[in-house]
Order: sequence, then structure tokens, then C-alpha cells
Amino acid sequence: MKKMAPRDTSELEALEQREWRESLEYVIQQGDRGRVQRLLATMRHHARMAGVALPFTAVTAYVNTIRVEDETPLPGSQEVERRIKSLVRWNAMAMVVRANRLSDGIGGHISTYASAATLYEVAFNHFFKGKGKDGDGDQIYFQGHASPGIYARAYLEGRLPVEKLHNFRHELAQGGGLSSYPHPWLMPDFWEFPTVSMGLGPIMAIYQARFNRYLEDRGLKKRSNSRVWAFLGDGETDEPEALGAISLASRERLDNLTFVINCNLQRLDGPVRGNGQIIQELEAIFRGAGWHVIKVLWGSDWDPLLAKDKDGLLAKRMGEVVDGQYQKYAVEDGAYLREHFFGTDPRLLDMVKHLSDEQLKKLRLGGHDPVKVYNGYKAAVEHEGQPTVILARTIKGYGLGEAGEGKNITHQQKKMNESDLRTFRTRFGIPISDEEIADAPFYRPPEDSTELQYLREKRKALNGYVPSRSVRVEPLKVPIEPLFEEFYAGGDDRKASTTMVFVRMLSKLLRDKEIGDLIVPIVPDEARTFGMESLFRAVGIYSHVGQKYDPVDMDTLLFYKEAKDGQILEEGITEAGSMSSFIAAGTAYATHGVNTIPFFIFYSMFGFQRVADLIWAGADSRVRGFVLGATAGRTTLAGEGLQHQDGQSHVYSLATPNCISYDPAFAFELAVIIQDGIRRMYRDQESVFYYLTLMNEQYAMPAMPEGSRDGILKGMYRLRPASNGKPKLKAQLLGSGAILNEVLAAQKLLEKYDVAADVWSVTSYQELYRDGHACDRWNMLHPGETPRIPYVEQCLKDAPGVIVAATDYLKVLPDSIDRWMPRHVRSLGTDGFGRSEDRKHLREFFEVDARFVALGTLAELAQEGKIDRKVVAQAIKDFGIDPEKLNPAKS
Ligand SMILES: Cc1ncc(C[n+]2csc(CCOP(=O)(O)OP(=O)(O)O)c2C)c(N)n1
Ligand SMILES: [Mg+2]
Repeated sequence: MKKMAPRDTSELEALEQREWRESLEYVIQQGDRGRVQRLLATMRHHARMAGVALPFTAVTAYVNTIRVEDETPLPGSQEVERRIKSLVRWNAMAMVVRANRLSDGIGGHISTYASAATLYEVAFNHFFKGKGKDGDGDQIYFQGHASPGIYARAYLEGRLPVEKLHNFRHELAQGGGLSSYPHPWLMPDFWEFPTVSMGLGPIMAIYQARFNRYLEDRGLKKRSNSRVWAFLGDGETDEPEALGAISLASRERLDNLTFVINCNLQRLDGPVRGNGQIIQELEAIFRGAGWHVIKVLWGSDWDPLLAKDKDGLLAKRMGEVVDGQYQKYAVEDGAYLREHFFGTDPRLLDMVKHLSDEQLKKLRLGGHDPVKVYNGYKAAVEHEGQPTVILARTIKGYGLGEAGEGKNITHQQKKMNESDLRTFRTRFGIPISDEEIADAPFYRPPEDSTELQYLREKRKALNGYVPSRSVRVEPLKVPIEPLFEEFYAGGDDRKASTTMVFVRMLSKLLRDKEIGDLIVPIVPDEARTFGMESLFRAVGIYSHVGQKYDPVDMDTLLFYKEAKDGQILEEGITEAGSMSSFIAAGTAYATHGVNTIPFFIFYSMFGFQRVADLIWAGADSRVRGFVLGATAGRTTLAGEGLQHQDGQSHVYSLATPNCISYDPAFAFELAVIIQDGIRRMYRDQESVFYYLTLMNEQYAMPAMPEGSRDGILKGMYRLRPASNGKPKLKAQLLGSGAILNEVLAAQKLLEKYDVAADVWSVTSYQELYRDGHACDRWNMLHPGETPRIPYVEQCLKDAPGVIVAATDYLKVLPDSIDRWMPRHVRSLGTDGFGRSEDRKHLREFFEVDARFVALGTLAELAQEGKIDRKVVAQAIKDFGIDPEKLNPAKS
């Protein structure tokens, strides 16, 4: 046909479009995608320079990212893998059903794993690397609620006996059981990473991947191709921690990290985004943050339909349906899907007219299709320069049918009746007879079955089983005692704060030839506050790319030095991120076989109060290292007020069973504690970690009293006995941290009232409390034996007089050891909100200064009938105390 000149603009545009498409097609045919990308980028730039605003789109179409043409077949037997997966599905479900029959309400989850089975099985068969001999396996953060599936697989692998499965959620049963979720504390040979507090798995995984790089860049571990995998729920991504650190992963180019988000579109109560699309939302967020995003939405069944979709009608329809509606399609039959999904356009209906309703119902989603999942993972592990997130679409409760597939109640479904079980069994072809089915028995094929052989071979090729936790590290042998000696001397009158002392210790440790390299200082943008800036220059701030700029303070002695082998993890303003780094560094003894010793120093108010759940997860992980709450104390940090002055972290830390807390006052106390901590954690390999508070008040550091070492570690020792031995009136004064100096001053004040007071330094109420209860318990259980005497009682039993304790933390700390004291303690503490004030006024306000310690002592003596009340009234006058002052605990 003879070409005609275009008649109007629309015809002209159509012509233009065709010509451009053809030109582009030509370049595409040359097969070089880079060329296509560059060409389009040039065009975009050209248009922008000409003032054409191009609309921003953060998302791609609602179809698979990987084209069918680019897929590779799944290596191995899809059929055998399907059978293995079915067996895992069955046993996982049976575990929960049986546990709930045995004890109603014991809980457990069926539907999470049911939706994620393919995501895990493909990874188990083809990707997850075990530790093998070299210890370089992958680190896998399993979604906590999927744990029945992970146990069920370990059962098939022969790693968990059936008795353990019987005792799922009955850990105290004879022979032990299985913990509900991944808890390394409870199953230290199995689980590596606790994940069940939603959002913590993802952030810990990101910092783990970064810490792996740190170890390599610093030469502490040879480079390996191990990866970090984090499996998340789509609902979980609403937790701020889940997405809060994703830009770190892209900034650091962590291509050793893969997130797999199981997008079943549901959370506990209902749809994640009923009126929206969680997958598109996540795609936009991750793409915007610089991640490589792979959507695995549609299974192979949809490929022929999409191949027919030349003008994008089907893709458009897929992209306009909201999640609540997609969920509805999942529970309805094929006729409903035909009418409501395809029925919006006759051309769409035409596309599926060759399919029966039943076939329509069976069209599989991407996350349930092993080939699609395999190709997604393959693309993720081969991708360089960026972390990858797989957004896999699945159905929650897949395979549960009427018992809960896709239903809003499915997350809580723990029971299956006989007919549900039969349907499930038949659907997945489990060889269990009708007679046995009601019992929901576990099923494991014979050892020589194709399934078990296949599964074992695959794991062997991938270096062994996962998850599996083992500690291979060699205990630290080098003597560290000499490093701390200088701090015992004290003596001179130079004033220092415990923070300054700590920084001196840290510098010394960092310089040490033997263990210096193992020290990992972690700080969330507060190094200058703590006087640590000298370390920037001395050991450098870690950056995978080194330093690409001339630091503004280059000419100064303490310039801001970033380096590829830098040692400090300067995390920026993220306590959650820093804590995640601490966990990675403090568990490297198990994960990597490296004894790294992290010192995470934070602003004490933004530690336990801010990230206590991560600290708890660290405790569960058997983390080791030192967490330091600096600028601590309600009345010691002057000026900062209500949101900064920490008077509670020691109460929070008491709740963490393997956290050993101290509130040291003097350099020698700190030295004894840190030195012993390194011994316990790295020489003796104990799974404990330390919380120490450090203050910024400067005062003279005395020499270490003879024989005090043991007491410092146990929690208290007599620091300064009364020097006015004669008086009849006696008292025992207990002080801690910065308030110890107030107590020492009170000792002097009391001399004027003829009271002879001994002063004790209480370094740890927590240790005293734990020891007291441990003794009580032992004595209760061993009535025939010589009773053990709690350490507090040993200290105070012969100590005469009233007992008064003052702390910069809540009064509940001294109260907590009252039981083992010869007389009731009068506690002075800092219950209540902070104030913007100086130390003197704060201590007056909170009634913990020397005058109040003295007053409390006199009041206690009056109560005991040792002195007249008039003496107390006189003291109030002498000290200039307003008896009608505000009650700090309530104001
Ligand atoms: C911090 C926290 N809050 C709440 C829960 C309770 N919880 C457990 S599972 C769940 C829903 C999970 O939904 P999703 O993340 O989408 O996972 P799915 O089971 O759908 O794969 C909730 C709210 C929790 N485990 N952690
Ligand atoms: Mg979900």
C-alpha cells in the first residue's frame, strides 16, 4: 500500500511511535541491554534538558520482574522436591495440630509456613549454604512463625527425633521439646538468630551482612561467598525496624544480602493492605532506597496468558486489583475469578475461554512455583553491587482449604478436623491411610527412599544442614591483666569521669598487639560527647569504600578519618542499628569463629529504654560484649532534663537474665569489672554480656582498697570504714556510681551528729539480688545441708547500726536486697521525671545529696529509738531543707 502523508496529529504520533519502537527494537535485537539502557538514558536526559518533565514512577507493572525467556530450569527433580515439600508441609501442620490436641491453647502456627513452603524448600535444596568445615555458611533469619516447617524439615533430615516433634511447645517435657520460635538461648545447637519479635530479624540481618564485610575488610576473616538471608512477613514490614535500615544496605552495596518477603497479603487480623497493594508499596520503598527488587508474582501457569497479552490488558488488570480483592479471589472458585477478575473486559474473558473453572482456580501464584522462586533467588545471588529483595506472592494457609486457606482467621488456625486432614493428605499425596488420619501422625519415609536420599544429597552439596549453630572459636588465651594495672593505682588528685577512664581503657585495649584487632567500638553519633574523638584518627572509622574526600579537619590532629580497615563502627543516629551491629559482633564467636569484643557505648537514656527488645534478642542470641550507658544517672547528667537523665536503665537491665550490670564509681572498679568480663566471656566462653553505666562527673579517682576485688565483682565492698569509732550511734551507708561521693560526704556530716558510719560501694544491686535469691532457692531445696549465706548477708550481718542506701537510679534497686539485710534499708533514689538543672540542684530535688543521706540516717536512727526526733528536726534546719518541698517521685 502506498504510504500516505499523515492527516492529523494523532496519526502523526502513531507513526512516530511506530518508528521509534522499530528503532528501539533494532537495538534490542542486537542483544546488548546495556546499550538499550544507555540509549534511553540519553533520551531521557535530552528530554529533561528541553524542559519535558517525565513523571516519576517508583514501581514497575504488576508482573514478574524476570521474563520467561530469561528463566533457567530448576536443576534437579521438581517432582521429588514437590514430594519432599509435601512431607514437610504435612509434618509441620501435624506438629501444631497434635500439640493443640494434647494441650488446648498451646498455640503454634500452620498458615505462615503453609504459604512459605516453596520459598524455603527451593532455598534448602539449592541455595542455603551450610557451614561445612570452613565455617563459611550462610546466615539465615527464618521467619519466626514458620518454625514448624523448619523443624519438620530437620525431622526428615534425621536431625530431630520424632519425640522432639511430639513435644513442640513442650520444652519442659521429659527429653526436651522444641521451642515455639527461633531461640538460640533455648536451642543453642540449632537456631542461630532470634526473629520472632517482628522487625528485629530484618534489621539484624542488614547489620550482620555489613559486619561480615567489616570482618573481611579488616582481615579478621577471609573473603567468602556466604550470604545473609532474611525471611519476612509482608505484615512485618510495618514495623519501623524492618525497613528503617534498608538504605544502609544499599549505601554499603551489600550484595551479600537477600530479603525474601512472603507477600501473602495477610497479617494476623486481616489483609495487610486491603485497599492497596503491599507488593507495589514495598517495591517503591525498596527501589527508592536503591535495592534490586525482584517480583515473583505469577506462576508458570500464567505465562501463556501473559504471552498473549500483547497490548498489556491483562497486566493492567493485574495492577488495578487491590489486595483485599485478591484475597477474595483466593477463597472463591474459578467461576468467581472468571466473572470478577477477567470479566471486566471481553478481551480478557477471551484469553481464558479455553480454561475450565477448575483450571482457573488452580492457576498458581509465583511464590508457590519452584521454577519462579528458583529464578528469583538465582538472580538475587548473581546480582552485584546491590542488596536484593524478593517480593513473592503467596496465599496464606496454602493447602488448608476450607480450614483456612486465604481466610482472615487463618493465622490463628491451630486445629484441623478429620475431614480437613483427609483433604490435606490427599491434596499433597501423603501416604497415610484413612484409618490413621484422624491422629494426624507424623510421617517420615524410609531412609533409603528417593526423597530422603535426594534431600541428603542436596544438603551435602551445599555444605551441610541449616539451621545449625556451633561454637568453634578458640578461647582467648592472652593475659589481659597487665592492661588494667595502671587503673588500680589512682591516688593523684587529677579529676576524671568514669567515661574518660573508660575511653583510656578502650584506647589501651585497641593498641594492644594481641587483642587490639578484636575490639569493635560501636557508637551512634555520640563519640564527641563521650570524648572518644581521639580514636577517629587512632584507629579509623570503618567504611567499605575508604575515604573519598578530604575531611574538613584534615589539618588537625584528630581528624575524621574513614578507612576501609577502620575499626570504629560509627553508626550515625541509630541505637537500633548500633545494637544490631553489637549483636553481629558479639555473636561472631559462633557465627564466624572470631572472638570480636564489641564495646557499644550509647547515651544511657537511649539504650535500654529505646532498644530493649533488641537487647533482649541479643541476650537470646547469646551475645557477648560490653554495652555502656554513658552520661548516665538521673542527677549526674546536668541540664539535659526529663528525656535525657537516666534513672531507670539498671532496672530494665535487671530483667535480662544473662546481662550483668554494674554502676561503678571509680576507675579501679571499672578496670576490675571489664577485665573480669573479658575473662568470663572470651577466656571462659560464658554466654553473658555486660551493661555498665558511665558518668560524666569528674572527681578524683582513689586507689583500689586492698582486698576489694572480689566484692567489686560480687556487688559490694566496704570502701571506707568509719574513722570516728567511739560514738554509740552506728550506721552502714551504701552508695553507688556518682552518688557514692555524696555518701562519702554524708559520712563526714554524720560525724557531727556523733554517728559512726561505714561506707560501702555497691557496684551491682542486680548481682546482689540474683545471688540472694539463688541462695534462698538452694536452701529451700536442700533443707538438710548447711544453708548458703547470701553475699549481702555476709557483708552486713555483723555491721552495726541503721542501713541507708543512695543511688542515682530507682529506689527499687536497694529495696530489692532488703530481704537479706539484718535491718530494713532506707532507700534514697531518683524515682520521678528528670529536670533541666545542675547537679547540685538535681541531687537536692531528688533527695540524694549528702544532706539527705545524713538526714535519712538520722531519721532511721530516730525510728529505731536511738535518738530523739528533735535531732532530726534540728538536722532539717541545719541542712536548710524545706520539709514542704515537692515530692520528686510524683512531680
Ligand atoms: C513485634 C511483634 N508484634 C506482634 C507480634 C505478633 N504477631 C505474630 S505473627 C503476626 C502477623 C504476621 O503477619 P505477617 O508478617 O504478614 O506474616 P505471615 O504470617 O502472614 O507470613 C503478629 C502480629 C510479634 N510477633 N512481634
Ligand atoms: Mg503476611
